[in-house]
Amino acid sequence: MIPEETTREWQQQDAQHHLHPFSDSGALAEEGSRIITRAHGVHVWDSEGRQYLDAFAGLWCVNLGYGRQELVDAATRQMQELPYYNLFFKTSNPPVVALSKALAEIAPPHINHTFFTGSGSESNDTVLRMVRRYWDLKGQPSRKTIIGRENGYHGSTVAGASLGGMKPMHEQGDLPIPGIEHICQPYWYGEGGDMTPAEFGLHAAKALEEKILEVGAKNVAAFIAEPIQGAGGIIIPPDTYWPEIQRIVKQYDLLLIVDEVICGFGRTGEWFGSDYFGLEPDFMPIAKGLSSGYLPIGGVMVSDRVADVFKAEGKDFFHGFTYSGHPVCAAVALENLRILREERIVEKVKHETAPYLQEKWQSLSDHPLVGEARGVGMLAAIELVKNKKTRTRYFSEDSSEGTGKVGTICRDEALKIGLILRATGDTMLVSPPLVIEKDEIDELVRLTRKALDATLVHLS
Ligand code: PXG
Repeated sequence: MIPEETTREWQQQDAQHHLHPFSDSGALAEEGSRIITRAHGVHVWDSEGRQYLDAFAGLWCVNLGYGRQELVDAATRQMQELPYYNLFFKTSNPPVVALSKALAEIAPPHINHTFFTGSGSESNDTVLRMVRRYWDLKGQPSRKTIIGRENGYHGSTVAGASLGGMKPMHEQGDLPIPGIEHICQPYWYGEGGDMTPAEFGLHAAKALEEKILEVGAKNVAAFIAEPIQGAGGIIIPPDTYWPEIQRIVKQYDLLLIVDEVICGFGRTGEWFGSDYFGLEPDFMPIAKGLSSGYLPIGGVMVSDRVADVFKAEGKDFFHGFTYSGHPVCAAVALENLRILREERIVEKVKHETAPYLQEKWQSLSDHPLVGEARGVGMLAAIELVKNKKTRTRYFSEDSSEGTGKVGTICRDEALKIGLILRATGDTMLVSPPLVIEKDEIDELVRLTRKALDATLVHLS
């Protein structure tokens, strides 16, 4: 039992000395942060002893759930053997070699190389540099522009935030940097208007072709997208979207960057989101589920088409991080992949637990607040609306409350009853650990309905 004074001390010190990511640090200092002290399976506990079902797997990352001793042991062994060495100056280390091979085994067949980083953001910074270097080496240096999407998320560093299409991020710090363009997102529920999902999917994909023609095909280097937008609100493109994007990318000879930071490592019920949609990426940025979040590690998986050009360069590629392929992180990622494979967790998600989650999740559709319930694999979302027919929100974007108010109420109500949900605007998101069992899914859906009921009380 942690004494009450300790929690207060932690909160005070946190308020005095810690600036939180994506937070209003002033308001948080007043309110006091929630101190999470331990976790097991799909649950976490705060310093006041409250238990929460973590329907968000930390931050879309704890795919194996909490408390896997094998991952702890892998880290301990590696720390004793070789806690650190770099990959520069013609060196490598055994865990990174084994991890590179294991990744090539699970990736689509044309992807056989990985460049390691420490996070998803670093992976997307790496992609930007690799894409431009690739076209230089191919003798087409004018191909510099990368096209991303509004409301896409590719990280928080300068390149990551620029490639992403989050307006509030762009407004802070003069982003995007030059050479990055954005097109509309395939968000049928929010932006599809009177079109059918199929029509809207094609319409949203055609925006890529229009942008290529506007910028000039000889100036466009690549297109970047998440298979399913995560932070943007679990936006699942209509079936017509990805085939048309793939056609356009091929026709104009662009490089395709499929950001697998969330969708990778089983989240969709396939190893990668690219497998789920049948995509042929040239680059797959990865992070999060690569180590189930136990240690920070990311990477860029690279197609043979690109790797061959880099290998034939005959010159150094001046890019890399102190912690590229950190041996302890690599050892934990390798053990994480071993468990995912040996326990056939991705297969279990695909055939058993994800269909169960999706079926139960759909049952929320009848709730008066729910305009749409959707999901794929271990990703699921609900849209909170006032009018299901017109898809109108409770508060418009320009009202004093703004969209997002209802989502925030719902998230706070969920916390009160021991459930961690993520709100993006008025869209509620879940992305639980892949190891969640059926009875825990029942609990997740039961608590979500309870949080919705409590939200409705606030609004009436
Ligand atoms: N790409 C995608 C698709 C992501 O979701 C990143 C890149 C960046 O990864 P790092 O490791 O640099 O954070 C992400 C990260 C949220 C939230 O609130 C989502 C992310 C990060 C922080 C918050 O949904 N995704």
